[in-house]
Amino acid sequence: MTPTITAFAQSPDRGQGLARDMRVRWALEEVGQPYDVRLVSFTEMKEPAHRALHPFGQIPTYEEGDLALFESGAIIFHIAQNHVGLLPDDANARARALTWMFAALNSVEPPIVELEQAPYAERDKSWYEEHLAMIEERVRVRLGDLSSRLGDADWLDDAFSAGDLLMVMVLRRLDGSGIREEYPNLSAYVARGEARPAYKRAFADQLAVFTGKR
Ligand SMILES: N[C@@H](CCC(=O)N[C@@H](CS)C(=O)NCC(=O)O)C(=O)O
Repeated sequence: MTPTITAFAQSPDRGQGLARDMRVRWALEEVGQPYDVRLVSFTEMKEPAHRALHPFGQIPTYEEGDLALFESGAIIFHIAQNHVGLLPDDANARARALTWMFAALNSVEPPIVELEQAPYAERDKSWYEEHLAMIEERVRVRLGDLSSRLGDADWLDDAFSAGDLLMVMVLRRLDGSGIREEYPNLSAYVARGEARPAYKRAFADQLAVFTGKR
């Protein structure tokens, strides 16, 4: 059965891969699963029909038969569990890949999202610069530790997994901040993710929503 995901009809980044449907698209491309996309406006996302799929009125969602999911991590885990290519067969390696998925979403993404949102939410506050410096420091602590763990390896735990997919997507949120570039092995890691054919197809498909070009 072909799954349907939701994505922004109008995206703040105009298809530069930051909207979280990109993660789901990439996962589906990695496993070779075709999918449909339903575009939703900001108004539609907050209406009851969409909230029935996503209680917080956001994208992405994932529908497959009578299954409806939200949360990009849960969606990617579902895809990874049901297809070959995103989780290793060995039980311990699989558990470690799952750990990296959680690490990306729970330990690395939060300070990065805070950094991303601070200029919109706090720029007019008297304490903005001081708070920004604190958030940047929290991001650097996480990146420093991640950089040490990755070392000169290609991926976080041997072969590419859903953990890498999510970590690369989370680190991409630092594009333009200059912070990731302080950790050359993390920049190279993101570039390796972006070089994967499945990533490129997903990126082109998301961008095409806004350019109309393939
Ligand atoms: N934790 C959620 C976050 C979902 C999320 O923040 N979605 C954004 C787009 S990337 C959204 O729908 N923003 C619009 C809104 O919150 O109104 C996930 O990983 O799926």
